[in-house]
Amino acid sequence: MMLAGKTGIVFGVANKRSIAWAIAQAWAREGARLAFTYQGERLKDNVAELAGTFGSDTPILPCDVTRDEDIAAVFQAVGEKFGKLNLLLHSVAFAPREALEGEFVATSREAFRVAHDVSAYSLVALARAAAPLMTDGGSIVAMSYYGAEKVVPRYNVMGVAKAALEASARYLAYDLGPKKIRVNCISAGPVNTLAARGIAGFTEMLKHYEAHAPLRRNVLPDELGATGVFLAGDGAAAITGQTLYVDCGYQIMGM
Ligand code: 0WE
Repeated sequence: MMLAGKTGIVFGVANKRSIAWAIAQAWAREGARLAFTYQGERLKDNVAELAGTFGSDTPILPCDVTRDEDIAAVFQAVGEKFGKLNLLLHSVAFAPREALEGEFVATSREAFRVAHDVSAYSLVALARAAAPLMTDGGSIVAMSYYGAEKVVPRYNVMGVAKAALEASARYLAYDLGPKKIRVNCISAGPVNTLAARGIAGFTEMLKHYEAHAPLRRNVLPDELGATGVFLAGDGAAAITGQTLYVDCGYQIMGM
C-alpha cells in the first residue's frame, strides 16, 4: 500500500477507458482516498458509476476547468471532506475538432485560446487551488504527449498546448518545490480513449507505434497507472518538473 493515508483528486475521467480512470484505480489500489470531477452533465452518470465503486462517500464534483468558480467550489468541498490533499491528476485536454484536422497554420485565434485555456492554463489554476490543501507535501501529475516536442501531423495546436503544459509543470515545480509539492508530466504513447476516437488515422498511428517503438507494442492503461503510482509515491520524492515518457520507447527513436 504505497499511498496509504493519502488523499487525491482526479480531473479527466470520461469513461472506463480514460487514462484518468486507469491512474485513479491504481492510486486507489495503493490505498489513496480519491475525489473525482466531471465535465458537464453528459459525463456525470459515467463518472458517478465508476467512482462509486470506491464507496458511496466518494466526492464527485462538477468542474469545467475554464471556470474559476467551479475550481473554487471543488477545492472548497475537498478541503471540507478530506481536510488535506496529497495527490492531483490533470488528465484534461480539448481543442476544437477543426483545429485537429488540416494544417496548423490555419489555427484560429479562438481555437488556439480554447486549447491553451482547457489543456494548459487549467494546470496552473488547479495547482494554485490545490497547494493550500497540500500541507504535508504533494504530487501533481499531468498527462502530455510527444506532439509537445516534435511535429505529429494534425496534432497541431494540441502540440503547442502540451508544450505549454510541460513548461508550466516546470515553473510550477519551481514555485511549489519549497512546499514539498512535486509537479510532473507523463507523456503517454497513444491510447484508444474517447479523446482519440474519431481522430482520422488513429488506428494507423497505433500500428505505427507497434512497428517502430523499441518494445514493439503500445502502452497499456495499467502501465500508465503504475507510473502514476510511482510519481505519486516516495520512490519519486526527488523527481519534479520532469516529463516522463511512457511510450514503449518510441520517443528515443530518430528514424
Ligand atoms: O491529446 C490527445 C487528444 C486530445 C484531444 C482530442 C480531441 C478529440 C475531439 C483534444 N481535443 C479534441 N477535440 C475534439 O473535438 N491525444 C494525445 C490523442 C491524439 O489526438 C490526436 C493525435 C493523438 C495521438 C490528434 C491528431 C493526431 C494525433
